[in-house]
Amino acid sequence: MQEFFPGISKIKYEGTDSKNPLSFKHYNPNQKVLGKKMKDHLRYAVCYWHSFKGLGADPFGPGTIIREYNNSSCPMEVAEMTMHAAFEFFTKLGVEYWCFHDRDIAPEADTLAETNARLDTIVKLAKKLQDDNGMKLLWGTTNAFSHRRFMAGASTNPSPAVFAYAASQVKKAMEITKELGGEGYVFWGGREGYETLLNTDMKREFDHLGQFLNMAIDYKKKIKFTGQFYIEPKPKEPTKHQYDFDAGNCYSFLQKYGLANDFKLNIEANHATLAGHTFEHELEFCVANGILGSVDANRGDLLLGWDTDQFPTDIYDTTKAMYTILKDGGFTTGGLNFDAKIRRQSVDPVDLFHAHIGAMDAFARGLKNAAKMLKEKRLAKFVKQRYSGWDNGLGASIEAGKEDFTSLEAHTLKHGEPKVESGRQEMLENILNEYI
Ligand code: XUL
Ligand code: CO
Repeated sequence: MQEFFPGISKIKYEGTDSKNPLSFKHYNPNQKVLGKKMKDHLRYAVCYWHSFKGLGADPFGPGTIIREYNNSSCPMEVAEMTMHAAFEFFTKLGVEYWCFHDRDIAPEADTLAETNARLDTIVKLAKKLQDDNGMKLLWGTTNAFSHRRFMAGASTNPSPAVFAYAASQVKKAMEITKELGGEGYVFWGGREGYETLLNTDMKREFDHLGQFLNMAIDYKKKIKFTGQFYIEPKPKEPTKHQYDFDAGNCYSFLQKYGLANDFKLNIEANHATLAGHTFEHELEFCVANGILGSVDANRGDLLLGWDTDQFPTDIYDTTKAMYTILKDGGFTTGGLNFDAKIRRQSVDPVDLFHAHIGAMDAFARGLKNAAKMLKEKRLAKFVKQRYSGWDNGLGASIEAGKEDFTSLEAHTLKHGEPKVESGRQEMLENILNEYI
């Protein structure tokens, strides 16, 4: 088989003294942290769309990145070469998981039936390559946002025929995800939103989205697919108003439409910041509500207002994220999927390695920092103390439902002005810095 990343051998852990850019300085897959191997905490996944199908195109110009596996005029030959290139990359990098959209792995043909036949061919190859290389599928998903039929949405499209097309596509994507042993399935509402209310029946669109996801649950049961369903919030882009705005919005949507027991969330760092939140805010909200599922690990740019999907390198971000994830007990079905793309000037195959190595080391450092923070409990102790008034006396009585406005008024009249206490933010920030 042709090598698509020639001259690059398996990336090894060499420790912090190494000056070899093609080595891990912190990610040591079998090293134990809090009694569990790093690789099992982090569950890294490479995403197919950015890493193998994204070639550096932006609104001002086509792709800049030329890859050997695209060197054919036959679309299925390209699909097969790309799959081989992807598995060569996964194994050289040393990740155990990957993620894909249906249309990433096989291009659409003229009819749905032909498109599905193409998927079957490519899934057979993917299954063989997974088995040969000990690779697993973190999650699969559907691209129901690129084709022009979906320009006004998929399940929220004004046309029932488009709703039906989207359902057929998700049906097939769930089947192939199951076939490949996928541990999850993601619903990102690509164009589920709107540009102007002048042409939009918002209530109907929300109802249709809820109905669509309930149909997906029914089909999941029918085919006995046991992977976890996730919704991935994003506030804007491509539509001006996306219906799955942020974690809070998704959670109330799931509850209203009776979906809360069947879905968790896939939190993407750059989507959190687009929503005006921090990455760790979105994760913490999920933990507080028992709905943290998986993570699309990337970062945005403070100075740009769109989804730049850069590889994560900020140790504060990775530390705070891993702190929240570990507090929640860690991933079960989910993992860290690098939904990130190299910059369009990073045209060499080796750049894809540098990007992933840096991101994997950044999260490995985050994991080690967070584990130490958890073990030493300095931050947790402060928080516990700050809320200790609720552990007995008046606080415990309120939490137990034994008080009402009249009794609380009597308490206040008797005890007078409450004592104010410092939030100690600066001290806590200094403590956090000790771990970075
Ligand atoms: C888009 C995005 C998607 C989803 C999968 O911003 O993040 O790639 O992760 O459809
Ligand atoms: Co994503």
